[in-house]
Amino acid sequence: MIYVMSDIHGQYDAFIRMLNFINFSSNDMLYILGDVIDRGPDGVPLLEYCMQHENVVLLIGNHEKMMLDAIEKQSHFDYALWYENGGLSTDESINNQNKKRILDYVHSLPYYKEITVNKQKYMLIHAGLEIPHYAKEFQNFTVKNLMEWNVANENILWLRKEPLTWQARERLLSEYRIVHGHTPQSAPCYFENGVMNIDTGVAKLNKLTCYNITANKIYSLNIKTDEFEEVYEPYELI
Ligand SMILES: [Mn+2]
Repeated sequence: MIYVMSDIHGQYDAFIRMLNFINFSSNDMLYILGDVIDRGPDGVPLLEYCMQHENVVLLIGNHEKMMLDAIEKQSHFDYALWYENGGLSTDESINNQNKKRILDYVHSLPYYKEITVNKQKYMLIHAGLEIPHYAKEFQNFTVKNLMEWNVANENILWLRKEPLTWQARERLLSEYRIVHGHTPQSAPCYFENGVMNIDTGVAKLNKLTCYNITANKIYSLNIKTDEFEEVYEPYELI
């Protein structure tokens, strides 16, 4: 089975509870779409878990990028930005023993992953995608160009208002379904024009969600009641 989770934000116990619920094993694959750190207490244990499991692929999110910028640039601005976004709990768990290993690992993280499940292609990203305004003939803009442009300007980590501009949607969605996180939502997860947001706001809305792509099933854990509130097959909104 191939699973996707996103925005776990330091909730290691909830993460393990989810893995147990889905019977996650070494035969399965898990893609995490960034932001395992900050806000909650156990960001570093989550990074360690990802490092230690070959079948867990972590994408970089804007929180991991804020961590890198703060620690490596040592500027007041970067630390302020990180701490305002819940970075303190992560920073307190980083020490001289684990620092280099963690930073090297975060530097190695991909910005996106293309996968194929049941013959359907999926593009996995943290936040959003845009197409350059000057690319009038966007039909000729390759998917690789589109992805690299969005990595270079960090849209892929930060874009929030509209996770995909309509041009990017049009360019990508003839081939791909897109799964992203970053923007917490209380609504159920579904594909809307081929795009699914799986961030259900574990830090603020108390809900951690996992999408089983292979079986097309969603699992949502309420971390306050410790109960699985929702298990359903997401539908397609057009
Ligand atoms: Mn994010």
